[in-house]
Amino acid sequence: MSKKTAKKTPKKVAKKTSKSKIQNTLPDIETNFGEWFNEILFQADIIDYRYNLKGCGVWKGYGFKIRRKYLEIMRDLLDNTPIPHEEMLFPLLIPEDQFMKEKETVKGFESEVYWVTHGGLTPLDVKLCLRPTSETAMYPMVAKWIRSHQDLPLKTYQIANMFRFEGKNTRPLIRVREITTFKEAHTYHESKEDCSEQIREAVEIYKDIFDSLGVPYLITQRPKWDTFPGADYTIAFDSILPHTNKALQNGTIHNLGQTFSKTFDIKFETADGNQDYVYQTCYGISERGIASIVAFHGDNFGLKLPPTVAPIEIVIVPILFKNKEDDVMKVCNDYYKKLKKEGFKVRLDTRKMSTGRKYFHWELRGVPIRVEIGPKDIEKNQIAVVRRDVKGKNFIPNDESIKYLSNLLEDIQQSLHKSAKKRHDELIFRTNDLEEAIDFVDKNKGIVEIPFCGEEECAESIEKRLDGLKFLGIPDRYLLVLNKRVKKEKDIFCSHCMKPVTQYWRIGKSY
Ligand code: 5CA
Repeated sequence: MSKKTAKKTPKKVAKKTSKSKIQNTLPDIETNFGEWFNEILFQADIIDYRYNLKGCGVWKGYGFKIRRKYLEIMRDLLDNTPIPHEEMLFPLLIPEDQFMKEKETVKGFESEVYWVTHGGLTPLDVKLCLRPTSETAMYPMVAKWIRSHQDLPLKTYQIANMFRFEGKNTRPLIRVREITTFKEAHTYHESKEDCSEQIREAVEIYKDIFDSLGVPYLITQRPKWDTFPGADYTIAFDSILPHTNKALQNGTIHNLGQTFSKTFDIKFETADGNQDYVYQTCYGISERGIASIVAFHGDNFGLKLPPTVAPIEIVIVPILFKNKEDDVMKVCNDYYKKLKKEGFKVRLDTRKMSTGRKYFHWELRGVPIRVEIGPKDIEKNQIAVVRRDVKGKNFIPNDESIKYLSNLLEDIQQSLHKSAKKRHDELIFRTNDLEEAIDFVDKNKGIVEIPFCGEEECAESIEKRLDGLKFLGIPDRYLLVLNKRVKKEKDIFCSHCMKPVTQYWRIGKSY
């Protein structure tokens, strides 16, 4: 967010909301998604980027709680694979010589590394890098732990902050310089086949993570020129964000083969008594997952949180009338306690402000369900239920309400996912006509699949045709490779060199 916008915002809100008429100060999501995105993060108390360092922000209370739920989902999945992933925590600082050991990593990251050069006033003998990713921090230690095939597989992960001196424009949650929510898994195996099996497990874990956030994705094998430094191949989870229709790389899974184990000497004794280098994978995701929740489910009134990550699932707003306040507050309090006891994440809004302002406040923050209780509802022994994702109010008899609310949360979860997926599916287009493909991308309509030969020079020639156009890679390649089910298309020709080819590739604009 620009400092100018950020500083202006609170004043604007305060001024407008101090009048009885409540005004929405969010920019229009359809025509001005970038500003809408910055503003909603700020206004909904998710993250404040007015910190005096580009690309670094402060997680505020509400955002921190969403982030905590996001991490819970991740931890739960990683901790519960048949052979669990062990959570660990490695140092943030990596000595220069250790970082420089892996040539590909150096090439891939040298322009993005922050260096610590002094300890107090004393120049350091060996510069220290702030980890941009942790292969070079982890692998010398793992080399000390693994001795025999009985130590394998070893599956590990850490959740920590990484530093990348991003040259391109930074963007809240999407391209930050301090990545605060970086989950990196690193696994070690006896054979190439075990490694492939791990890639399959990683893909399933990521599917589960994004499915439970209601975030749609495409799985794409990156071109070899866009593979993670040192990896044999990279599989990406891309989500085409609504409104801009640009792809956001939400996570990557890398098959590292033996590149790093050879550099860092991670050897083991095989079952037949020989020595071999371990086979490795690593896979990472970041706060971009939270950016996707915001982008996919938001609207002009604010966030719509899927119940899986909502810090508050239900807010109760008392409808107060003169001389009935005490009765209403008592019923609301009792109902609050009842919901809490049933295990709902519930909040009773007792603040002294108009009900309209309360509605506005919780709508902006995307609370999935609002329950209203007023004197009429008490008389009729009912509650009024309003869901955030679709319009309308329902009156539910009190004694049926627990079951109703619990089903409703499930329904909201499903329907947010379904509508995001439906819109996402409409943004993918396949054509054999390159002109049509370029026009589609140029008009920001989404991602296109075109027949392609896989050569970097051909890709460059096509990329030159349109500013921002990028080759994302081969659709669902991981499945094809792993299951040896490569689907060979017939009678198609590379969109540039016209050689006969058997596969389509994805192209589009990306974040
Ligand atoms: N070591 C591997 C995986 S463990 C790795 O670093 N892969 S990565 O470079 O592709 O990063 C993993 C994921 O982090 C990316 O797919 C992307 O979703 C996210 N990410 C990368 N850079 C940033 C950034 N500057 N801000 C926010 N998220 C980022």
